[in-house]
Amino acid sequence: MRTLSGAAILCVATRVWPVSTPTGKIKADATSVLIIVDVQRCFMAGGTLAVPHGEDVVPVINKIAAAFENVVMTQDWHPAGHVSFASSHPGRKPFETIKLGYGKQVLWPDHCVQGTPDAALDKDLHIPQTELIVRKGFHRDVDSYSAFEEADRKTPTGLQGYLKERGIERVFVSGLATDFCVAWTALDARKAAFETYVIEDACRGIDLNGSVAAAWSEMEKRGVKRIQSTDIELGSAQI
Ligand code: VGL
Ligand code: ZN
Repeated sequence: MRTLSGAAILCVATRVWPVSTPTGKIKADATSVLIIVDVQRCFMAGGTLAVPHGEDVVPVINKIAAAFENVVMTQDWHPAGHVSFASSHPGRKPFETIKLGYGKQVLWPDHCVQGTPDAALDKDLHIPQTELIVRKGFHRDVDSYSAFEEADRKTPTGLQGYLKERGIERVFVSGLATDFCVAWTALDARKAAFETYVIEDACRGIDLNGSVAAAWSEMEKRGVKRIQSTDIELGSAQI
């Protein structure tokens, strides 16, 4: 009985803000990681799959990154002729959906092709403490929106193992695009039992037929916390 009630109290205690400060803000600690999803030239103005206002996330992410000792980035990294490209399916156009062996796939313009300037990380990101860059979508026949698991829902990227081995418990997600790679990454982080936050103003969406609203409702249903960059304590590292 005592053990049971003790466990219940512990459980309640870990369900409030991870480490909140006297100002009520969230403080990133050594068990927190900031994941910066696909902040690449291809998703910005002039890129091959420009997300509306995609470039606006860069100053927000640069600012909050100062509060994190652990930062991981992802990079969409497709071979030429990738299965997610409309150009790989004669007669199909970008933004149509097709059925593949692993399920539904949105077809995209050719984007983030390995080694091209379009696939480079945005040059205005200044986050020197970044400890890992996870490339994804490099298998020609499988897409990967999530930083954790490819679209076949079988092939891991290795990120979960990395974060668990490093003792990470909380994941803060930022970047592009809210309704695809950010949402899938956040949902998989929950599935892997990380406390998961998405920093809304550090993300921008593509929005195909209401996909941004649908992504938020799914994330909230699964226990992902929706926060703003101003909810994070920047402390003395503030710029
Ligand atoms: C993404 C579509 C295709 C993303 C990547 O980063 O959200 N979206 N590839
Ligand atoms: Zn892609």
